[in-house]
Amino acid sequence: MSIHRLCVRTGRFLVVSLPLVILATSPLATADPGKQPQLGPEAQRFDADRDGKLSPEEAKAMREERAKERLRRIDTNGDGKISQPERKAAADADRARRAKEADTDGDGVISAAEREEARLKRLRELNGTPE
Ligand SMILES: [Ca+2]
Ligand SMILES: [Ca+2]
Repeated sequence: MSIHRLCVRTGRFLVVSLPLVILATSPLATADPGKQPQLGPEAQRFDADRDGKLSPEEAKAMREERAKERLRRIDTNGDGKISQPERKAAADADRARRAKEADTDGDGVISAAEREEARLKRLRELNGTPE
């Protein structure tokens, strides 16, 4: 295996596993251990049986819909494929949007507190819990 492939695989592993590790150890996971967190508005759309939880099938439907939405958003020429320029434009737009959202006081600088709040907000979004 080449170094490049190893780095790509390690990066994918970290992208997938790190939020789970952070969630497991965050105040979000330990705040009220006896109570299930409520589903966020987006996750509620996929709670087909309205039991307040996402079954594996419901979670799969949500992931698939998110992937389709992402493809539609990124595939700006609508050819069903994501080219390198489309990928770069989407990454740049995501970065700019996250920076703008994180800068809550609008001073053009993201403070340590704003960075931490943005990180927690992102974890809540990944977890499907409300704000
Ligand atoms: Ca459900
Ligand atoms: Ca395309």
